[in-house]
Amino acid sequence: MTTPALLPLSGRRIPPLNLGPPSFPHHRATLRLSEKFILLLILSAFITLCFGAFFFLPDSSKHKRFDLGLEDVLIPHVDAGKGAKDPGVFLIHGPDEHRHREEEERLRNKIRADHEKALEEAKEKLRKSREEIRAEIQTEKNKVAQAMKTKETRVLPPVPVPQRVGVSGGDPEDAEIRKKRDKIKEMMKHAWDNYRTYGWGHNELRPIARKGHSTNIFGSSQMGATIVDALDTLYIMGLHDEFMDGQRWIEDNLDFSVNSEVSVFEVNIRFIGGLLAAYYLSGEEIFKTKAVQLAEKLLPAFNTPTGIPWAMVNLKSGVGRNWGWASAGSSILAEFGTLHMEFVHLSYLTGDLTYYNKVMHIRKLLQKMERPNGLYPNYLNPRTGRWGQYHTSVGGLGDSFYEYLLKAWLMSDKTDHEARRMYDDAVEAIEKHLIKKSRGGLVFIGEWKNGHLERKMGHLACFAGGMFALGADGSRKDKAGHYLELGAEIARTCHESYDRTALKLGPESFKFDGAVEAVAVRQAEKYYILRPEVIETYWYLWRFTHDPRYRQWGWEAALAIEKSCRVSGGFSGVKDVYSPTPAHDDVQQSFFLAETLKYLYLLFSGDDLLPLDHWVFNTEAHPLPVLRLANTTLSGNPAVR
Ligand code: DMJ
Repeated sequence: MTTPALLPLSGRRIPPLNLGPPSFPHHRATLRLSEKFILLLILSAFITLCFGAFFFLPDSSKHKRFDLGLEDVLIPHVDAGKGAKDPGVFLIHGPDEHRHREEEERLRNKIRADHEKALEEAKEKLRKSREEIRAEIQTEKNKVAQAMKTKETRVLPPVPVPQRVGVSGGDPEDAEIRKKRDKIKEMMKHAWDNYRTYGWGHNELRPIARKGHSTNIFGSSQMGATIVDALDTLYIMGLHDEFMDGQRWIEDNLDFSVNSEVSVFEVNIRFIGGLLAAYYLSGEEIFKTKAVQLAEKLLPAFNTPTGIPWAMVNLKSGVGRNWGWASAGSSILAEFGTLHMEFVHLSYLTGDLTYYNKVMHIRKLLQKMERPNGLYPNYLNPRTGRWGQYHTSVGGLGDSFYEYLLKAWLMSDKTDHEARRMYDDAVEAIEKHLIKKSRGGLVFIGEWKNGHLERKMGHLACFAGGMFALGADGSRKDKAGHYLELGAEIARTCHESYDRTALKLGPESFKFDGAVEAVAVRQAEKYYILRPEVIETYWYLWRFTHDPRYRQWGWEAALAIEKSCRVSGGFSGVKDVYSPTPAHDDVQQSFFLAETLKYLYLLFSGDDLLPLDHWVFNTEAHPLPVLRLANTTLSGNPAVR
C-alpha cells in the first residue's frame, strides 16, 4: 500500500507524478489525473518529434559505421589481407557493403514500425477514460508492490515435510508421574507468564527486578530470545494459547535488519534452531521464513580467509570479528562446529546448498588438520587456519562440536558415515586422554591444558553422559554396552556434584583433587544458572535404560530449582550452591525454558513424545526431524536428485 509517508514530510514538496490510491483526498487525485494527461501528451509529442527528426537526417550509410552491431563496435576488426595492423580502426570493405545496406534497411523499417506502435499506444491511452487510466496505474503499482514483497519474502520451494511423529501426547499412565509432569508444566507457565508480563519482547527476564534483560550474545537489540527459545516447549506441553501469542509476536516484531552484533553460534542454536523446530512441530510457514531470513544475515560471518566463521557478526553490515578473549584471535570449536544440523536443514528447506556447503567446508578443513593426541583444540584462527592454544575440553568451548558430529549422523538417517567416523575417532581420543576415575570411583572428563590434564569438570560437560548413551548404538566394535555404561557413569558423577551441595543444585565447575571430589573450590565456580546439561543426561539415560533412578534424580533437581530458584517474578539462577540461603543472580535464562524444563517434561512423559528415531535435538534442545533422503534430496526437491 502506498502511504502518504512516501511524500517528504518537510522541505521542498515533490509534485506527485502518479495517481494516489483511492484513499487519498479526492482533489489531490483529480489534480494528478490532469497532470498525467499532460505528461502523456508531452511524451507522445516528444516521441513523434524525435522519430520524425530521424528521417530528416542526412543518409548516414555513407558513414559506414551507422549500423554496426554492438559486437562490431566493441570488437575491433583487423584486416589481415591488407596487412592493416591497427586494431583500433574500423573498416568495412566492398563485399560486405551490400550486406550492410540490407541490414540498414531492416533497422530503418524496425524503427518505423516501433514509432508507429508507440504513436498508436499513445493515442489509445488518450482515448481511455480517467477511471480506466487510474485503474491501469493502480494495477501497475500493485505489481511493483507485490514484486518488492516477493523479494523481501523469498519464495521457498515446496519440500516434502518430514512426518510430524509424536509432536504431542506422551501422557504417562502412572498417576504419580502424571502429577510430576503437570508440576513441570506449571513451572513452565510460571516462567513464561512472568516473562510475558515483565520482559515481553526483551531477550530475557530479570525476575526480581521484573524487567527485561539481555547479554552481549544477543547484541544490542531486543529480539525476543525467550519467545523463540520457548516455542517448541510450549507446543509439546500443549500450551497453545501461549504458543500463538509467541507466534504473533514473531510475525509482527521479529526483525533481523538491525544494527546489532550477535553471536553466530548462539543465534544459530537458539533462534534458527528454535524457529526450525517450531516450524516442524506446528507446520506454520512463518517460522521457516524467519529462520531463512535470519540465516542469510549470518552468512557474511563466513567471509574469512579460511571459511571458518567469525564468532560475531553485525546483522546489518555483515562485518564479523572474534571475541577479544579468545586465544590469538581464534574462532571457537564449539561455536563454528555447532552449525551443522541447522544449516543442513536450511539447505533442505530452501533448496539452496549454500548452507550445506559452508558447514561441509568447515568439516573438510578440520579433517585435514593435524590433531595433537587425536584431540581437537578449542581455538582455531580463521585467518591462518592454524590452531590457537592447545586447550581441549568436552565442556565449554568444545562440547557441542562433538555432539553435532554424532547428531549429523543421526539426522542423516545414519547415512553420514564421515560424521560418525569423526565422532568415533574423537570419542576414542577423549576416552584415552581426558576421561579418568577419581579415588572415590567417580568417572569424570578432565580438560587438556598446557600439556597436562586438569582434573576439573564443568557443568556443561555433563551433557556428555547423554551423548555417550545416544551414540552407543552404532559404535565401533559393537561397544554399545560400554558407551551406555560410560554415559551412566557420567550421569552418576554429575548427580554427585548436585548432591554434595547445600541447595542440591550443581556448581558451574567441580574438581577431583585429592580429597576433593565433584565439588567446586573457587568461589567463582559455585553458581548455578538454571543450566540443563545434567537433566539432559538423565533424560537420555532414562530413554535408553528406563532405570527409575533417572526420574528420581530429575525430580530431585526439579524440586531444588523450585525451592531455591523460584521467585514470584519467575526463576532465577543462584550465586552459590553451597550456601543454604540462595542469593539470586536475577536472570531467567532463555535456555531454562528451551532446555531445562523441556528435558524435565520429557523425563516424565512417555517415549512416544518426540521419539528419538524420528527427532534429533539440537544443542539448545530444539527437535529437528531425521531427514530420510531415500526418496528425495538434501535440497528437498526430488527434481534436484
Ligand atoms: C545452551 O545454550 C546450550 O546447551 C549450549 O550448547 C551450551 N549451554 C547452554 C546452556 O547451558
